[in-house]
Amino acid sequence: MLIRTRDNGFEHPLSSEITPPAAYQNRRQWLLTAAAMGGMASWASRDAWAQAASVTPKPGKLAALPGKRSAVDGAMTMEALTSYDDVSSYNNFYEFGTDKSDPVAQAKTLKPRPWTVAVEGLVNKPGTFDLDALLKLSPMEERIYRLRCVEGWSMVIPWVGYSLSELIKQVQPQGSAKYVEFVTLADPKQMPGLRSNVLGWPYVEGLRLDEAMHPLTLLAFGMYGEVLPNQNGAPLRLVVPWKYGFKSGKSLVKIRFTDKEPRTAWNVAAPQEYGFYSNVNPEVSHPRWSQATERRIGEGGGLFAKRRQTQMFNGYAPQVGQLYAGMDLRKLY
Ligand SMILES: Nc1nc2c(c(=O)[nH]1)N[C@H]1C(S)=C(S)[C@@H](COP(=O)(O)O)O[C@H]1N2
Ligand SMILES: [Mo]
Repeated sequence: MLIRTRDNGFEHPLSSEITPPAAYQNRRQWLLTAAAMGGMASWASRDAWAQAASVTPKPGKLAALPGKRSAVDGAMTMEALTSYDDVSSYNNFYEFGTDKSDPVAQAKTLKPRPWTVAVEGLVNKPGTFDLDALLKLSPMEERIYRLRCVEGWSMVIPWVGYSLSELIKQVQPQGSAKYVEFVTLADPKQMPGLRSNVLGWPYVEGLRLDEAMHPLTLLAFGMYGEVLPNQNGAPLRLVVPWKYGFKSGKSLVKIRFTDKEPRTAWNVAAPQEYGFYSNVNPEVSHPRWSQATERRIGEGGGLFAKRRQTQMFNGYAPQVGQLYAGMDLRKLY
């Protein structure tokens, strides 16, 4: 039985219940069709699904990382997923080059293990967390988020991780902590893109503490039921679904709690173009282009590419809108 849920209409199949990412999309489509035809789909029909989806399953490339279905409000969009191939080959990760195709080609040199994340600044319990400790810190959840790049493209991705708030609660921010700075790896031996000065390295990002504590702010370790491929930010990254993609720092090595708004890599590189908040906002244009519409990766390109209306806060306004009550989002972009 497909169970109706308040937010999403239907229950989602989980990545972990299917093996190959390539088959994931087809399974979802099949489920949605079955649901539309009278809600007959059930997990007993899993084999039927496998036959219905006439795909050649690709073997999983990376270690499995399953997650339970997230119960966080807004965490499971029912939009069609972007294919694993697109998600893992069309990337922004300037440490590996500025072309979309650079990270998949270059990020093989990134070593996602061993890995530690330092937590410092205005917290009662600072410390250095080993990746294995972080993987165990809280149960893994699957969440299906839209990710929208400031350049005007978007994807829908099944991430695996848990709310960043789980880690924040453990380190106990002090009353004076108002912001969180995220510092990502900058190792020239692993990252050829550091030879370019297109950005100041390391890549840094920041959130207000209440944004960082919001349950939708995800500390992601995987996608499509597997650990993250290097080009998507292995071994752990942020995913902040209501903000432009650049706020979601990849390959995090340090999290610092401060009382001042942190400087961020894009704001330093081009202050007139990128502000601190960078909430997805179709009404505030980037100085060089409109943010009103977006192209969903995988829906076809070229001149006749269909464009979608971009939604305020990337569609997460019901969950996060109140964080910005009373703020002028044209000035504080
Ligand atoms: N360390 C680091 N993190 C980063 C970036 C980067 O260049 N370096 N690019 C950002 C941008 S602009 C986007 S759109 C997303 C892209 O994530 P994806 O490649 O998983 O889609 O990562 C963000 N995180
Ligand atoms: Mo981006």
